[in-house]
Amino acid sequence: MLKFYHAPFSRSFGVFWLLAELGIEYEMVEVDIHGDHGAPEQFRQIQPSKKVPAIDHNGSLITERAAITIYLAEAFPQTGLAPAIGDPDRAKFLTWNVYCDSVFDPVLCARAHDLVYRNMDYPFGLFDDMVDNVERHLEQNEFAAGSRFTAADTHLGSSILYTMDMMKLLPERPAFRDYANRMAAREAYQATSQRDYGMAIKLPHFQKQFGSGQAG
Ligand SMILES: N[C@@H](CCC(=O)N[C@@H](CS)C(=O)NCC(=O)O)C(=O)O
Repeated sequence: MLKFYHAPFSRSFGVFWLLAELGIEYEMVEVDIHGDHGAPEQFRQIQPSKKVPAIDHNGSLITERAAITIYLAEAFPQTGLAPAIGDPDRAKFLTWNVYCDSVFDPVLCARAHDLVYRNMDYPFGLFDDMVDNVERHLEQNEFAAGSRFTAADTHLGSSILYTMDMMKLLPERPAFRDYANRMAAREAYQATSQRDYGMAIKLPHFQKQFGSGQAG
C-alpha cells in the first residue's frame, strides 16, 4: 500500500507529478500546512519537520523529495524512470535529484531572503554558480539525467517551473525556458497541475490569494 502526504501548491508537487508518470495506485493524504503553526503537530510522526511530501510504502516511511523520487522510480522499475546501476545516465540521475534539494532550493531561499554570504560559509554555495551550473547542464542535456526523461525531471522540472514562473526567483534563460516547455507539455504534468489547482482553490489560504475564490 502506498500513501502520499501532499499539500497543493507546495514542494510536494514534483512527487505528485511523478506518481502520475508512474501510473500507480496510491492513497493521498492531504496535509494542511497553512495553519498558524504550519501542519498539525501529529504530522511530525510522519515528517520530523512537519513538511510535505512524505510517503508510506508498505509501512516504510520515506521523507525528503530526492529520496522519495529515487525510491519511487526504483520501486516501480517497469516504468523505466530510474536508470539502473551500471546505466551511464545513473550518475546524472542521482546528482540532479540531490542537487535540487541540497543546492538549487536553498540557494533560491537564500536569495528570496536577501541573505548575503560567502561561498565557503554555506554548503549550497552561491546563486550565480547555481544558475550557471543548471544553465550549462540544460544546454548540454535534453533532460536532467541526459538523453531521456527520468524521475529526476519531475524534481528538476517542477523546481524550475515553480521558481521561474511563480516565484520569479530563477532568472528567465533560454535553456530554462526550453526545458520548462518540454516538461510542461507532458500529459502527466498537465493532468497533475489541474488536479493540484483543483485542490488549492478549495483552501481558504489560496482563495484569499486568488481573490475571488473561483477557478480562473
Ligand atoms: N526538505 C524537504 C522540504 C519540503 C518543504 O519545504 N515543504 C514545505 C512545502 S513548500 C512544507 O511542507 N512547509 C510546511 C511548513 O514548513 O510548515 C523536502 O525536500 O522534502
